[in-house]
Order: sequence, then C-alpha cells, then structure tokens
Amino acid sequence: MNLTFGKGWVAMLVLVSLSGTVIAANAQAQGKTSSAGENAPAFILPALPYAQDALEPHLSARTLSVHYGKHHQAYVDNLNKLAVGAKMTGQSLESIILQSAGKADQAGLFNNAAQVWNHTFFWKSMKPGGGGVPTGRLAEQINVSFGSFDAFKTAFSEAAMTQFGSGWAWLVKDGDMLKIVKTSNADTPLAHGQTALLACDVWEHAYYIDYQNRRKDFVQTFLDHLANWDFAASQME
Ligand code: MN3
Repeated sequence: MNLTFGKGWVAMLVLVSLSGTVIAANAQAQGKTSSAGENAPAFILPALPYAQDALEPHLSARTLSVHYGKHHQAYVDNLNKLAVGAKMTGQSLESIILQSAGKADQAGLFNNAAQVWNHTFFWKSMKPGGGGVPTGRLAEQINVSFGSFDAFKTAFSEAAMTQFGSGWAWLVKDGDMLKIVKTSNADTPLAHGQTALLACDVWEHAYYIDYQNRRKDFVQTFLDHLANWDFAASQME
C-alpha cells in the first residue's frame, strides 16, 4: 500500500514539474516568497530597435510578428516562471545564464534565459538598410582574422548553413582574435567566455515564413541587406 502511494506521488511530482506555475506553488508551499511579492517576475520583452515592418522586403512584418511577438515573448514568459522555481528572481539575465550553463538540472532555465539574450542580441544585429561592409577597427580585425571581408562572409555562411537543426551563427571576439562560431539550440557565446559581435538566428522559425527551406538565401540576405555593422563594432569596446 505504501509502495503504491509512493509511486503515485512520484508520478504526480513528475507531472506537475512540467508546469512552471506549479513549481512556483511548490516553492511557496516550502515557505518561499510568493511570486506576487517583492520577487515578482522581473524580465520583460525588450522593445524592438525598429518597427516590425522595417526590415521588409528582406524579413516580413509577419515574420517579426511571430518571431519577436510570439517566440521571444514565450522565452521571456518561461524564464520568469522558471526563475521563480530556481529562486533566481532579482538576478540579471547574464547571471542566470552563467549560473545555469552546463547544468543538466537547469537546462530549461538556461535554454529560456539564453534565448531571451540571444534574440535581444539578434534584433540589434540587424537594421533597415544594413549589410554592406564594416569600417574602422572592426574591418581591420576581420581582415586580420579571416584574410578579407569576402572570406569572412564565405565562412559565416558556411557556419550558418552547416549548423544542423536549430541554432545560431555568430561573429565573436575570443581573446585578441575574431572567430565565427555556431551554437546549437539556445547555446550562446556568453556561456563560453566569448564576446558576441553579431548573431544570425538559423532556427527555422527565423526564416521559414519568408524563405521556406532556403536557409542559404536567408543567410545571404542577412549579410547583404540586414547585418548591423555599427552594432557589431560597438560590441568590441
Ligand atoms: Mn529565434
């Protein structure tokens, strides 16, 4: 009889742990601060740096509406629920990412926190009338690190194309050198001690409405018409 009760209780715990709200209720039952108290969810969806139709015709308002308004918002909402359960409310986004990185029991928290960070960075990595060529110290560093800007573009496209499944292509500063890295799912250069300069989201939700299966066309358009080199340069400081 006791054994049956035990199994049922474990099953119930597994089921309820799928819901962030019930995790929050658990914490409350253990005498922790209610989510409605001083530790109320702190993260909000950052404003886009341009209007939702500002990247047309290269990325449609429909894509921005779903990608920013639905996907990015969902990561923020999930993060707020999971931060309560992990007792990490009141901490910075970066702190939560660094503390949860590589911990199997905090994968959900890491994934949602990193995706909030990655998407906020991605929107800044683009601008209306973007593309073209970087200038100044960033241009010099790209030449030193990759040989030429054309060689950089080829390598960046290759990384974006060969990221199997969902993930990201990045230009990062790693020590004194610039590097192109690709990350899977929510993984982020921030968790690897690298400074992100430019990000391209290659999850299908980033391009499927406008480009269907043609990721290569999306990445080419990102480099030729959307990349915000002023933002990338500002991240080198
Ligand atoms: Mn995305």
